[in-house]
Amino acid sequence: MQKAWGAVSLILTLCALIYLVLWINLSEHFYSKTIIISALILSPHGNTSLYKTEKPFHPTERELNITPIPVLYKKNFTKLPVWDFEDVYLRDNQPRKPTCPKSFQTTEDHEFKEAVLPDIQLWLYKGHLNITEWNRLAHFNNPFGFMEYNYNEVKRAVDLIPKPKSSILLPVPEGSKDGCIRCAVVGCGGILNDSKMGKEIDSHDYVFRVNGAVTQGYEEDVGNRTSVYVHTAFSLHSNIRSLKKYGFNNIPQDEGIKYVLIPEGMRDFDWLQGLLQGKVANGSYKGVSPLKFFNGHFNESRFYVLHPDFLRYVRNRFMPSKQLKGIYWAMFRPTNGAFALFLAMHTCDIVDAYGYITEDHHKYSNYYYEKFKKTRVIFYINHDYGLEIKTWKKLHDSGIIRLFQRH
Ligand SMILES: *[C@@H]1O[C@H](CO)[C@@H](O)[C@H](O)[C@H]1NC(C)=O
Ligand SMILES: *[C@@H]1O[C@H](CO)[C@@H](O)[C@H](O)[C@H]1NC(C)=O
Ligand SMILES: *[C@@H]1O[C@H](CO)[C@@H](O)[C@H](O)[C@H]1NC(C)=O
Ligand SMILES: *[C@@H]1O[C@H](CO)[C@@H](O)[C@H](O)[C@H]1NC(C)=O
Ligand SMILES: *[C@@H]1O[C@H](CO)[C@@H](O)[C@H](O)[C@H]1NC(C)=O
Ligand SMILES: *[C@@H]1O[C@H](CO)[C@@H](O)[C@H](O)[C@H]1NC(C)=O
Ligand SMILES: CC(=O)N[C@H]1CO[C@H](CO)[C@@H](O)[C@@H]1O
Repeated sequence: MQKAWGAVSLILTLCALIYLVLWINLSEHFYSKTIIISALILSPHGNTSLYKTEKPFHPTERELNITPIPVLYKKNFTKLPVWDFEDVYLRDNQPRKPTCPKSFQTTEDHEFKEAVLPDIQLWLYKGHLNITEWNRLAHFNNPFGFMEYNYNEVKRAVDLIPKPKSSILLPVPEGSKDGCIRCAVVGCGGILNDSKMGKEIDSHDYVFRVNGAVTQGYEEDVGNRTSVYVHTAFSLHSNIRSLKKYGFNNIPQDEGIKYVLIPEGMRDFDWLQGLLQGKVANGSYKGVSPLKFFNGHFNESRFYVLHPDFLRYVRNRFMPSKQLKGIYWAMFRPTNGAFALFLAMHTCDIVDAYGYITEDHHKYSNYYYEKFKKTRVIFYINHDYGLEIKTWKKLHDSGIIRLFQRH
């Protein structure tokens, strides 16, 4: 009996060995495999390892046999699917600690205070995507997650994004008396035409701009400084072409400027791969060299990509459009300007918003640079302008931001 068992266990061990050797050869992660092998191959007599391992044993996901979940499709849902982890977000373990007596964290507004997560993870970067994390985020449509996307394609791009030195986007200005960070966030709304707000905007510690942030020729109304430029691959690429006639020849390129990408879809991950490796290999921008749009002002140490959890947090907690309950649920997302404004609220203490949509928008052109042609605001189905109007007004009325309005 003893002998028979010995023979069986010898055969089994040999089989396992052959299997493992094949596995190692086929594996891209040789090192982690050697660890599991040393931990797995145990004889009945105790520890007999092929390899000695000094490191404590932490099984990786592949070793635990976790694989990406089957793809979920938007069209299989007739309204926004709400998962029990819908409202769970990645947190930053080193969040900004405001030194200003007034900040959105000190608001009296209870509803807002309850919604805010001061330590929400703002940035996406290398190492953030593993299969466990993917399997959570693959439940949410873009830009709030990775539904319908391919793990390897997204991961390849995310793993190129440099980890920011600090999660703090903007330091308290040197010589600040009160420890406060004052920011102007400038949208492109026609309300800024003939507003003469340029000086006031530029007097802030930092100026955020978004999309077609043309300043040359409009300085009196919108200022000329840009500290943070928020964009998507599409907004950058298309505005450079379509807004040339308004003087938008370059994206903002101030010294020390920070560039923030909203990854709204797969084309942004393709774009990212091109930006960080030279040329876009796939998708709508195949062959494009994104770096050329930055004219030498791109620096990885000043480049940030927003985390899908931050974008979903903004939608779920501050802008839950009624559209999410209907068949077109997957089309809705807040505007780039909305994301930029919430980013400013999470990275500054005092936020003044200019060029954001107001109730009386019909009095102005669509964009401030359309000085001579009054175009009606086009309401695209992917945005909920009514909701944005209400949201900015509400934030203004409760003193959380100051919204530029004209009467
Ligand atoms: C097995 O290895 C571990 C870690 O090296 C050691 O602590 C333990 O005493 C070993 N057990 C036997 C039976 O040798
Ligand atoms: C996967 O990534 C998340 C987010 O970065 C992290 O919290 C988690 O510990 C990682 N899981 C594994 C098994 O590495
Ligand atoms: C903005 O305008 C001011 C005043 O005209 C000028 O001093 C400054 O250099 C300009 N800044 C930029 C970034 O163009
Ligand atoms: C481009 O897309 C194809 C097909 O989806 C994929 O096999 C390939 O890995 C992608 N290449 C890159 C660089 O993402
Ligand atoms: C990027 O910025 C860092 C930090 O400011 C600086 O040390 C580095 O030289 C810059 N790199 C390039 C290529 O300009
Ligand atoms: C922009 O302001 C100027 C000066 O007040 C005005 O003449 C022009 O009609 C305005 N443009 C639009 C499109 O409202
Ligand atoms: C359950 C269900 O309806 N599944 C469908 C989801 O969408 C994919 C792609 O269109 C279909 O192949 C599935 O049959």
